[in-house]
Amino acid sequence: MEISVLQKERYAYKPKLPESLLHSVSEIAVELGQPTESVANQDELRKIFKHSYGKPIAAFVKGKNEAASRELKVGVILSGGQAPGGHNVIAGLFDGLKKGNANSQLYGLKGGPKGLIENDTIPLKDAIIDEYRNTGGFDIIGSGRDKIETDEQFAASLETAKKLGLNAVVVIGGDDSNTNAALLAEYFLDKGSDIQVIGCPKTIDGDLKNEYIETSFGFDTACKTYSELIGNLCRDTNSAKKYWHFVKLMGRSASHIALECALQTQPNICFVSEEVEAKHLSVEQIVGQICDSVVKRAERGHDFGVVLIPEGLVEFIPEMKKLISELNDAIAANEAQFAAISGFADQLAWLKSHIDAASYNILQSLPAEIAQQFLMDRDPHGNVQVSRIDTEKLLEGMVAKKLAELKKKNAYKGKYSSLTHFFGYEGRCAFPTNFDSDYCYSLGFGAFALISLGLTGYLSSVRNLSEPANKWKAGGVPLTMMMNIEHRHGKEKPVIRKALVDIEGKPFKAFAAAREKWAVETCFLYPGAIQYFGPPSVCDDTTKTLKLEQGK
Ligand code: FBP
Repeated sequence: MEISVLQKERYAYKPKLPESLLHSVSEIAVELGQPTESVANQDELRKIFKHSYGKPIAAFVKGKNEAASRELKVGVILSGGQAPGGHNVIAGLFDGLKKGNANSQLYGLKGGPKGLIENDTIPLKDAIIDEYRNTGGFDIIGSGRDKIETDEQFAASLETAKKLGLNAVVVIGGDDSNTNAALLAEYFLDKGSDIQVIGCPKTIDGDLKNEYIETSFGFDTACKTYSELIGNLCRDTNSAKKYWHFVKLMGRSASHIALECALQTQPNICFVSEEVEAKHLSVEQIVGQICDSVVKRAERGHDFGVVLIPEGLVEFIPEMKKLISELNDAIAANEAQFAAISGFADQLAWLKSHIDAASYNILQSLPAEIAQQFLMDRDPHGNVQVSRIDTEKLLEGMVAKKLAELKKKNAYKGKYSSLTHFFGYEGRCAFPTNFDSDYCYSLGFGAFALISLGLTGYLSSVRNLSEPANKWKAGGVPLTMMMNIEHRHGKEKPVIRKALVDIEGKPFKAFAAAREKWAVETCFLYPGAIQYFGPPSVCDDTTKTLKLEQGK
């Protein structure tokens, strides 16, 4: 197989581990804290997770682990959207298992959770693992968005795990996939099985985090990839001085990616959905903010700029949020009936009697191609697929219209020309940064340690991440601790709570303190490409979000 020069060089990279995982595996012991509570809905969750609710926080310490050399069979799943570093989680898990006992085996469950349901596996041996070390992508075993939901699917998962003789299943996924991991751990216990389930926090979106999960893996690499591209756009527009670039950035609901990219590149405008919701901003007000910047910059002779738009923005604009939630519920409650309607005009006619009149009027007022995007298939978790809604085009069109009106009133004298971009898939499979390579390898190795120590229903955790890797602290967080009950797909469900951008937090405040200046002046930063070889100050640096959060 032909490989790139960089891939060859990256094979040789040795990921760094926290000190607690550097001991011989028989010396990795665990210190357990106090029982924990879920973030909300404790009584309901205690009933749902009868066997696994409220376990203590686990921290690895130097000690004795008599069971470390036990021969183990483990299955691993990559679940949901790709995130740089997934291959290293698997490599860390594999190396841990082999250090424990050379006969231990790792099975890849192919194509996401359905690999477990359908017993579709691939044995992972040295040669395969070595081919994927420190590379991006999830192609080693593939990924998928299926859920283990029905009784039959849970039973089939247990059957596969038993057939393969698995001691544990490791689920590498985001909030929804780790919710599934928590349910699976509970199901296995309920059926009297000792098969353990461990999760690893993945998602470029950065929304799976709390005190113990400081960041999800992939966020660092994805943000640096997008920031390089945005910085390049900033420099291009500062050279040509003729375009306003509207850039939509992936991240589903939360705006962590947009905020991090704004801190790295200092664009003229960046919206943070969580602030839009808190301030009840309307679409008109959002368009007004962009026009204000365009007008003021034009007065300085600067007919160019860059606007960052988080992917999930539409879901946070109150009137749009109401529309989406009504659409989700109406479609979920009448799935088959809605699916049978062909053609946008007939869908609209059907919706007229199934959603509120105000929401219907908004839907109808949108350009048809955008309105249709609101009606596309929901994902398996019942969410609208925000990556498929062209918010950047919607805003670009509305800004052009408003500027034309201002021109007529002589309130705008500039020249306006715009371009739209969507940066999402470009960043999900990049070669992981040194940070993500190290972090992922540590998460995988930590997952092995949690298994060998007999724990189940935990998420592998590595903390203190703004320090050098040897100072990182590894352990496990009980999955039920992060859960609450939410309204999903028309029903109340136990789910891991998404961590949205905290508008009282340090990263947002740093952005808010600077943005008025950025809106009018040209303050662009050009972060350049990710560096894999060179001084640690350049190569091992992490995100501004993490550093600001940790007071660095
Ligand atoms: P995960 O939450 O599964 O990590 O996925 C993240 C994400 O990249 C979102 O940012 C985006 O909205 C979505 O996946 C796109 O989904 P798909 O890969 O199905 O197009």
